[in-house]
Amino acid sequence: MVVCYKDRFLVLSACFSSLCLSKASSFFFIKSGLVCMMLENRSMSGRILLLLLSVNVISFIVNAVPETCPADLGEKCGEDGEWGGEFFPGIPKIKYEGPSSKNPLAYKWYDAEEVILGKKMKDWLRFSVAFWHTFRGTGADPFGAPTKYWPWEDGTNSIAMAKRRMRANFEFLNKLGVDRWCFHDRDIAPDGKTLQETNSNLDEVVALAKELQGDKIRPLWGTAQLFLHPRYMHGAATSSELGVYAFAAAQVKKAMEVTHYLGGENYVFWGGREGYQTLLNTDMERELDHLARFLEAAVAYKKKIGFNGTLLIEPKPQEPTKHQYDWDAATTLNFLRKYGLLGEFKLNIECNHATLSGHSCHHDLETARINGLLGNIDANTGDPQVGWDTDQFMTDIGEATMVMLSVIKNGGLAPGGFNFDAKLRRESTDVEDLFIAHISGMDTLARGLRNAAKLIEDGSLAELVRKRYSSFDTELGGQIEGGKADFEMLEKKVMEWGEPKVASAKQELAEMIFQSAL
Ligand code: XUL
Ligand code: CO
Repeated sequence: MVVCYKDRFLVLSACFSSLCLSKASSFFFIKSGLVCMMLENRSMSGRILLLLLSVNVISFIVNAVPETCPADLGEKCGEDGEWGGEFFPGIPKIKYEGPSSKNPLAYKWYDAEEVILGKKMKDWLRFSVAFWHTFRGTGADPFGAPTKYWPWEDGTNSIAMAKRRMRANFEFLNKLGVDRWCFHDRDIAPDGKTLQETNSNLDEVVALAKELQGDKIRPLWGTAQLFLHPRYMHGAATSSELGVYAFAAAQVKKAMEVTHYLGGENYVFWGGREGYQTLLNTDMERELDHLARFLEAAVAYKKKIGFNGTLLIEPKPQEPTKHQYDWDAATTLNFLRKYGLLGEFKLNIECNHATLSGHSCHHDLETARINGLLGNIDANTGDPQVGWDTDQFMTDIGEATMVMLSVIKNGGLAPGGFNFDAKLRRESTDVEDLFIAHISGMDTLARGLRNAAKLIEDGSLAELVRKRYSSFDTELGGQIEGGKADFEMLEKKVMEWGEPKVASAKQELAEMIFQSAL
């Protein structure tokens, strides 16, 4: 290669390789080097012939290799400066290869079309990619600068950049084989100077998203980002400032409209700043009343525009505020009941939020489920050694199995699903890590589904629970459960029976049965 460095085609191939960093182009570079070495040993006419052949090979490869122009060469990528080629060259469409596969870019447990307990895996799981983590996550933390520099990013928050990112999102979804995505209004389009300008930015990007969605892809849910902008520092619907309440209402109005326009199946309210830092300066009763009025207005507007999606509230105990009003599933249920909003809302349970509130994810899912409120899951997990919302992709098979037990008992989540509200670790900086993380998260839940189905089909865990309460499967039990047993009647029975026999809870046996399915 060194000897024929001056050959024009090799120089060309070297330039091409340095411009386009895809695996395919490196392959081309090596290949041209080999042809170049062959050229060393030929006669003049042979050299010319081979040179012509090589030029043909080059133009074939240049045409065949997907365009991978880096951001700083954006203007060379297409007439309007739009990215024309693949964002993830070298990453194939992810396929199911089964548990023995060692391929990091393949599903080992998630087989979309496979039927488990009468439903396809893709219909039990209804996966969704969270735009904010996957396409806006930078790896920055309170102590450190961003670590992720995706090749398509140009460092701006322009509309052109927002559109390019949107194209990357849809290539990502298509390659993963995931049909749903979730977004905040401000992740996908930049703020303008006025609400009018902001709304028109959003419309421009949403129009492109609509086109890219095609027939198959839809938002699992949309939401309004009511926590980043400084105007929301005291809250949005619970702000002490009327102007901020009004601004938040206008923002939610627009976010609901675009979610509806894109065919979104749900709309989420996460009250990141609906809480307080100290009760000394807070009228909690008034703030909660305001929140209820805000949600009532959202219900009315949803009906007005004919949006049939489910409205979801996402509980979280704290972070960023010291105390958030939607602390956990039970607290949110109480709020909905108090303000007569039951029936209008369901819950979006995020596993890492559940653990932050001192529960397990399974606990909050069951609390939501038994109250008819389980609408969606933000699929992630925390770290037992870290006290904050680390938003990691779920990897614990036991946790995933418990999650799926709740989902199966719920009859699935539709029109909700599993949104990967999860991000790469700060130290994971390769583009392919985005795929690996989602594949791993999807396989973990798929494995959880398979295990939960095994437990349900086996039936011994359900039998253990049934037996445990069997003393109530009696005439008196029926009277108690039917609200027909008063204290005098029960006292009479105790006098007759004496001390009751108390059976073992069989916890270890329950754990043994559970473990045997993993
Ligand atoms: C924050 C969180 C949000 C919501 C949507 O902890 O989970 O991303 O899911 O606003
Ligand atoms: Co979330």
